[in-house]
Amino acid sequence: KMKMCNIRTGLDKACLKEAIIDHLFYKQGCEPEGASINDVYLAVSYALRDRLLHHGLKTFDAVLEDEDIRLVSYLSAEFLMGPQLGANLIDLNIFDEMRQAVTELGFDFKLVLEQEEEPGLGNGGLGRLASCYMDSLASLEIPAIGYGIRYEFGIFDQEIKDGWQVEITDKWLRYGNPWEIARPESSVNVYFGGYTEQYSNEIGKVLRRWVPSYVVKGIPYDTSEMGYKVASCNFLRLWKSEAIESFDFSSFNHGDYYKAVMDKIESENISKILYPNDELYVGKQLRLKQQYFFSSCSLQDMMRMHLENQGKPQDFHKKWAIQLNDTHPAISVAELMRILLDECKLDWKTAWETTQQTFSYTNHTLLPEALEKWPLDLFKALLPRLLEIIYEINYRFLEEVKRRFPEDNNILSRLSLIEETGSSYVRMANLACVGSYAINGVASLHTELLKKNILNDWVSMYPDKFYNITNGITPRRFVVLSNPGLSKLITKNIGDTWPQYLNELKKLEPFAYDANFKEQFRQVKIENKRILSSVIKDRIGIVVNPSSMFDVQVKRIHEYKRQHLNVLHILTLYLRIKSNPDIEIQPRTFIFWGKAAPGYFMAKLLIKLINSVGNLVNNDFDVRDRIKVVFFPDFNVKNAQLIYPAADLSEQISTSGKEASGTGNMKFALNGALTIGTLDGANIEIREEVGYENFFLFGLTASQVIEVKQNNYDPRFIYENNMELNAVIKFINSGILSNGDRNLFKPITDNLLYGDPYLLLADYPLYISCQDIVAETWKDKDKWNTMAVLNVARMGKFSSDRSINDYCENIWKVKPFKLKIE
Ligand code: 26V
Repeated sequence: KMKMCNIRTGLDKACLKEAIIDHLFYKQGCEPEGASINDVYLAVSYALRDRLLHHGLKTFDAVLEDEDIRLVSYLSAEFLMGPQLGANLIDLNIFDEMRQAVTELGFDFKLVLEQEEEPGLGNGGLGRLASCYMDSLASLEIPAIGYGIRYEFGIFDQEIKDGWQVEITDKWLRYGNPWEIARPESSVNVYFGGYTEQYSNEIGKVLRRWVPSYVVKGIPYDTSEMGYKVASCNFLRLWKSEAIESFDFSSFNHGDYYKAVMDKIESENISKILYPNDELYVGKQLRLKQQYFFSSCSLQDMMRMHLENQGKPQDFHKKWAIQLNDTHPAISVAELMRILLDECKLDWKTAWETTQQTFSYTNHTLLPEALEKWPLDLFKALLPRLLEIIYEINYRFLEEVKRRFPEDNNILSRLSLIEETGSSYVRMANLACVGSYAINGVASLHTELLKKNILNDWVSMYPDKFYNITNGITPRRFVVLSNPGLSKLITKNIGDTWPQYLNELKKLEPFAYDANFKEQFRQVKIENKRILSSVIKDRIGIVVNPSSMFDVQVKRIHEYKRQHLNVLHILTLYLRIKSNPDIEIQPRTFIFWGKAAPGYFMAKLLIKLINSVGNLVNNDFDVRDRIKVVFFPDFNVKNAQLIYPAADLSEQISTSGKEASGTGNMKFALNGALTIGTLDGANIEIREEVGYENFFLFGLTASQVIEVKQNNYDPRFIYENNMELNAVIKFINSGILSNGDRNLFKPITDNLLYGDPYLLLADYPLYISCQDIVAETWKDKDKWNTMAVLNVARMGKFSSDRSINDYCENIWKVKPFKLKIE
């Protein structure tokens, strides 16, 4: 029977089929019979994008019409979005309809999903958090725009050759990106270089202005961000840099064609590549250009919308709440001042009041090496007017500090926006702090430590600016989409509203003691482990046993995250087996997954170590497959979605006081893995929620870490006195792992024996005995499953919806804007 069907907005199967065929023909230029899998992927995505646009355009029409709405603007140098197709289908609640539509058209839906090249526009935690927050903002119907950079090359793809990491360029745009829409008519210009000068305006007032030496164009690309089962849809606006059209004219006129082309290339370089080091600041000029580029583009864009809606410049903060995702966009504080002063002609006081009511700043790390400070010369050459403004902010601010602390010269130099110990720098965290009305850490320990240490002076100055907002993750992507088995089981028992109200998972608690439920829970887990096992087999050829304990550590490779502590445990077990092959060992599969910054020597050596251990253990006859070590290449969101649902044990073993929050820890626990972890970051809060008895705790506390370090910590003493540890360290340098090369891993063992900055050896005995308890618990599968179910049931707090609600209520002071679409 014929049914009328809106080919752009219809959500039932028949409409979706028509829409796909239509896009195949008119966008991909093919009939279904001749379509490649990529053609189908694109057609399906375009069909879906039509539906998102329908929501998105209506949302912003309604929002912009309403004068009283304050929009959230999330400024982030990174958005680690992950594949879009599946997530959007979940949000629109048409996953099954689309699967049927695609299948009935004769295509393999799984292959279509897998065809998507994921946008890897982030390094790790910080970038993924931004995307979880975009999802929650939309789902909670908070009008918001995410602003960032449309990197042509995202985080590198990782391959492993001979055990070493090899970086491959991420050409994610190669086959087209169906989700984005370019909006060249909304382009803006961004200026660089040159000098500043004094001038008199028409009434004789003396002012300053910027005479830049070059200009770059920013072109926005929008991607819809649909809310879950709601009508409203936000978007992410990412900027691509290009040369302005008339740019090459002067060079052309002088006949310098070569320079003209080079200038064009230079402009385009700004958004070319994502810097792949997280947690390590490197003072590269191009990185500062990126930061200013996207900050300026975004602020100009917001100001344009504000003025177009008859807003006054001094009311900018009433229209926009801008969140600074770490200090990467902190230059925005000075840029908004420049716009308000130089372009809108406001006086300083008004401009500064507006600015200070606009921004809030989230800190994401306690590691001193991640703190951004730009060499003054570099800054001045690139952004002379902004430096001038920063000087003025600083002058006025330090006057205020002097009034508050007249006796204290040290606090003055510590709070200054300019560091002047030796060479001079602009301190971005200080700029962010002075320009923001709110400052927050990302887990309660992190916030405490911030207030106690690196931002302590700021607490003296502005005690009321500080907040804690513990991170969260979106249950839509990390359970509904990636763990359909668990999702169905939950829904069957407690209804289907838990993805929106994650605290409803509490209703699962009684099922933790229900044999029937636990059996189904176990089956879901084993099925997820089978799926992962077959992927491991396909991609790296290692056969693993799905009924072994999957002991997983996935995150960036970093010394403070202590992947090598995990390795020490594996080798401890290995040596136990070697000295007694018949020893009782609970079968375990150790899975590692993570990228190392390309310039981070120790991290790359750690990858080599893990692979060497894997080679040895996996092929040792005595081991008899009881332990397996897998290093899975290329950790990204797509792969991550496979792994969290399949984990039994989640390794969260950073040195206490180093991991700001962690968010992987939440993804694991929410999918029913138990955690072995230190009292660090959000682990502390996870343990509070799931119950102490359902969490494997070990290790020094953050304050013990400080204490040990102050008391002449001597790792060699532990090494000399712990026999198992002693044997393991000697074994690493025995040459057995390294074709006889006794020096290959010496940088790692030397680092541990002579210094051990992350206190691996201090925590080693505690870690090993905790792991022994883990193994003991694993023997009792029934108990283990009870603990796992309780973990799931009690993870409600860690929905990013809760985090976003906290931001809305305490920081942004914004409310949902409920949109109705027929
Ligand atoms: C710093 C830099 C320095 C310049 C080069 C590029 C770059 C990229 C990122 C960073 C800082 C990264 C900080 C970060 O990712 N922190 C993580 O944030 C997560 C979300 O709040 C949190 O869960 C992790 O614990 C924290 O390490």
